[in-house]
Amino acid sequence: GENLNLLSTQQQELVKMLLENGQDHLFRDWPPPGVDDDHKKAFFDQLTLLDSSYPGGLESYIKNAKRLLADSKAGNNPYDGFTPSVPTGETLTFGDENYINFEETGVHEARKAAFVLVAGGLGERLGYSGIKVALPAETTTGTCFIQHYIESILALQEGSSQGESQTQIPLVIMTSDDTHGRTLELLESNSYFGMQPTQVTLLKQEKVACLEDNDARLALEQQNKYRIQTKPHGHGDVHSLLYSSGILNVWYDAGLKWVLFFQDTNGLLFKAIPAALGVSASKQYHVNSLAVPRKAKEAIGGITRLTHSDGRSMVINVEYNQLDPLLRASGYPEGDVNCETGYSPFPGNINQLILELGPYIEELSKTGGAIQEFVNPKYKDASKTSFKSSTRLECMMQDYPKTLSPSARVGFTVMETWFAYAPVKNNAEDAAKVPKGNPYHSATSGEMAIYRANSIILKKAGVQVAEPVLQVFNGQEVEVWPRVTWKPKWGLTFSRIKSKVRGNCSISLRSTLAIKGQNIFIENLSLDGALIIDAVDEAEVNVSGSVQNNGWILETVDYKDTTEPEVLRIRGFKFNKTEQLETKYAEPGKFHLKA
Ligand code: UGB
Repeated sequence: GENLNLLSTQQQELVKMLLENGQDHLFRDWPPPGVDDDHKKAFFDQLTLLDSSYPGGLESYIKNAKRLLADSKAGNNPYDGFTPSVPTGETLTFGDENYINFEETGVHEARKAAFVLVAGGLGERLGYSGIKVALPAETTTGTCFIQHYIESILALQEGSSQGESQTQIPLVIMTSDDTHGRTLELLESNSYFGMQPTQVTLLKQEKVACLEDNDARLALEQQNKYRIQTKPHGHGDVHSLLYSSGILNVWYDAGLKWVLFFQDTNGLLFKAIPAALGVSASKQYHVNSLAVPRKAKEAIGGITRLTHSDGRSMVINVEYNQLDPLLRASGYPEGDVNCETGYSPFPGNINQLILELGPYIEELSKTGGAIQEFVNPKYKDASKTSFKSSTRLECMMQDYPKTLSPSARVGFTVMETWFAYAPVKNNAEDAAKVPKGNPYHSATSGEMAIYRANSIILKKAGVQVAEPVLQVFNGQEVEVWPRVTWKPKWGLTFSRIKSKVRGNCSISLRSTLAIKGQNIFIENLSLDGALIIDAVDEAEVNVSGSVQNNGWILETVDYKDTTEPEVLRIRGFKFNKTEQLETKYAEPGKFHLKA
């Protein structure tokens, strides 16, 4: 009572709302004014933050929670009334004519694109001590994910604005309290990896209040009755954050047309971006989800057509833990199983979304960016009356299409996994337990997938690349190919890569090739060892002849060996850099490196 005098009118309103919504426990046992006043003030500050960072405020949060908790207790299925079926979409085969046409369209469209990286997750499954975007995507060059992403966007920017006025493709990074400081620090200490600092916007998502029971009572911290427990709300926050920041209108006014969302650790993604954007533009998709063939029960969502008995129909991601029960309940007694192709008929969502900006803004102005949520309480027993620990509402960015009208053009594009998807999500121990044939999604497989993709692409471009061998690292059997890497600006599209490889070239299995410049041409090169070429953009370098040296030897590392750095332990291998040919061209001009 008397404590109310400490508050502003706005805060008094908030307290009133909380009392009306069954939250009186929050203020129970409060000492009179004069005692703990600083703690009480901090408590109200937290309440104000929780209130302002959720669409519709805390009142909506509590009401949504009550409804979703009641549904969960009653065992109501959000998919009730919906029948799943296999949707149709575009399927791309790397390097064929169709693909090359889409790439060309995509590169052209890129000048009207903005990118949004969701990087607020801590990556509990990976168990890496740093932020995930700081993790090297591969250890041949040591390029971390955020650097690779930024260089890819810059390459698109260059590639799309040739001969025309220079565009700057904007990048938004969604962070959280877990990642914000370290992300900013990484960018600042590396001069934004070549981007203009004004080109990059960090939007921090806030956590949401935890709930202690089915009545959606907000949970207080055990040690501190003046602090509400909070947990992440999920990557779906990205939509409301973009909306409330006002940045979408700025983009629209600047003539942008596409917003591309992507996740924190996929080293292959940007190989697929130009063609996927080309699909969006050619098909005029309002929503285009990128997908890959998916093994039944694999831990990625399945893209599904859901048709309701009332006639509604949508193409949407169904999370992996829900797809199997949904199928079983809808006349597929075996649930989610592989078909004759060896894959589930439901393509796997890789959470790369391409949205058309205009319709996106229109939709968000109706919803405020609120995304359909879910709750996943761990009940103490079958009575479902109490929880083992507090829970909270969650939301996912790929659920955005759920509120769209049936006339919205929602499509998807299936890419071959080898060039589109190799995330780093699982720690070594968990990856080693993945059923045979399913992807590991570990640092080991993520790095090897990059060498594999680059090797296969060079093969398709006419280079004789040695066949891979199978090798086990950290209990995971992976294909080991020559360690080929290049800067995104060297090989933004397949056509560009082909134009840089000439004559009869070959690469042996024990080789390492790192191309760190834009205008480097490989002609009649025979590589058996390590070759590192670095050149400024204004230097044109022609590389030919026979390179033979002891190279960089691949050695195993045990993930339990604490004498090795963590970034190597989580991969299970390292390179012993015995001998290499390394050249650097720092001046403009034409050069010929004849080995
Ligand atoms: N993320 C945030 O930015 N904020 C958050 O609160 C949470 C996450 P995970 P998840 O591609 O294999 C997704 O944890 O959620 C960021 C899809 O839902 O790596 O288990 C985080 O930093 C699933 O359908 O993945 O599963 C990261 O960049 C499937 O596509 C991203 O969100 C799966 O990814 C994803 O977070 C997949």
